[in-house]
Amino acid sequence: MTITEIATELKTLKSVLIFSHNRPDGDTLGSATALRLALKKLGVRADIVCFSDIPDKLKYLSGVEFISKEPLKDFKYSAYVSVDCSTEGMFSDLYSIYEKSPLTINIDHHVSNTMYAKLNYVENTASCCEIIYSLILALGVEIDSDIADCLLTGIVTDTGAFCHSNVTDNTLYVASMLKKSGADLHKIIKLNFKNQTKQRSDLYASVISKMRYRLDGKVGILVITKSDIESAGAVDNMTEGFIDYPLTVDTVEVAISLLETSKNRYKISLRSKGKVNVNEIASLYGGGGHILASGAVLNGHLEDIIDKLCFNVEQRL
Ligand SMILES: [Mn+2]
Repeated sequence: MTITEIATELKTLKSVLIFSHNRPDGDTLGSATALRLALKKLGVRADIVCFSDIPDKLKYLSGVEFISKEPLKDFKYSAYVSVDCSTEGMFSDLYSIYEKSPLTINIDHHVSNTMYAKLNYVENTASCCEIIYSLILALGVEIDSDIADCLLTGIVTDTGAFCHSNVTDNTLYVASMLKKSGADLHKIIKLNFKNQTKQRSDLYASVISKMRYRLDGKVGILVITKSDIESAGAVDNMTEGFIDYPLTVDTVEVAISLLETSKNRYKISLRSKGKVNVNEIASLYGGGGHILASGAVLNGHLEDIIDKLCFNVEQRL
């Protein structure tokens, strides 16, 4: 499938339901809101669903207020389109609805994408929004400042404000074109990276103060328990970005964060400076992502999980 073929297909449709992934980030929501605005300009009805709550800091995205948690009961959409969703699991309970559509379109940038849809477009870009940018151009829709803000949000958030190694010349080119179309880069960076609540700051301080090291400092580990979150008066979607901290330590090759989601169940995030392919490690546990950034969900005792993951890292160092 080429992006032009996806665009041609979308133009024939009357209505589209766009799926963002659970625990949504700037990329999945930026992709969904930008695509919705573009399709509306073509007269295609477009709605968005997302299993989880929308983080407050992303509520500036145009149209985000129309996102619902489940599809309208008695409306038949021509197609379902997922953005930034690498696996069936990223839909949470919404996958059983998604898979029932006669036409499903999967647009994503994760190398681990399982190609679960009828039409799949997966390209290894820094953000899904980079792909949606090309798709909107292929649709022949002019990018206005609202669409530009949505797309630049995904690029800025998935690249850590252009700091991660996933940034390519195309990432910067697209960002530059979006700025030209009216995107407010300063606002996007400020709202996503320099505007945390006191609760998040308190949680960050307590989690970082308990950072552990393994394998002679080559692995940096953050554990975020339910009680850490409660004591800070925080909520678990505030932990986004914590994982970047251990990688700022010079000896650390791999960062691991473990977020307790329920008793003996942890959401694991993995980041690598390059020596270790953490997508391989996440895949061992039914997760996935990118070579340098991936995640999985693991059940078991905290210390056992840490031992296992450190063993997996050690084998690859
Ligand atoms: Mn993404």
